Amino acid sequence: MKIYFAGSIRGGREDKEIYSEMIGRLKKRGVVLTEHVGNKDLEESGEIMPDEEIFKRDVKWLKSADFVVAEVTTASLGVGYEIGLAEALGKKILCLHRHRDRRLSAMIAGNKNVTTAFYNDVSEALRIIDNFLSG
Ligand code: 6K6
Repeated sequence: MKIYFAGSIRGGREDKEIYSEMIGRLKKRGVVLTEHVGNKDLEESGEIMPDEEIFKRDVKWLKSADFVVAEVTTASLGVGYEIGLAEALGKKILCLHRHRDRRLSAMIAGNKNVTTAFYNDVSEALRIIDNFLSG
């Protein structure tokens, strides 16, 4: 099983430790194509590839994925783009959002092709991930 994990990079790295924990859980279930998203040393400016190559590689990975799991608490243009593309490609998509009070975009929350789940702590998020991949 190939899993594409999406999380904010240039949108802000405040939740990078949560991404890392989610990726660790996903790796028990399959190959995570985008493990670098949880890299704690990757800062917003810490690019190692030209943007065009990042884009081409990520789109190729997204096309090959069986599941897309996105952490969407930190708003990110890249993650929003990936979710829209994944929907167009007919992928199974789970979006995880940490706070009910920080309002999620209606373009995600109102989209019936996307499973959206709200969590209070990481252990709850990991249970949601397990259920989604089993379902
Ligand atoms: C080098 C090492 C690790 O990452 C880099 C360079 N940057 C990116 N590498 C891979 N994927 C990226 C990179 N920048 C953005 N993305 C993709 O967009 C990821 O799949 C994320 O889910 C999403 C983040 O978008 P922004 O708009 O928050 O950057």
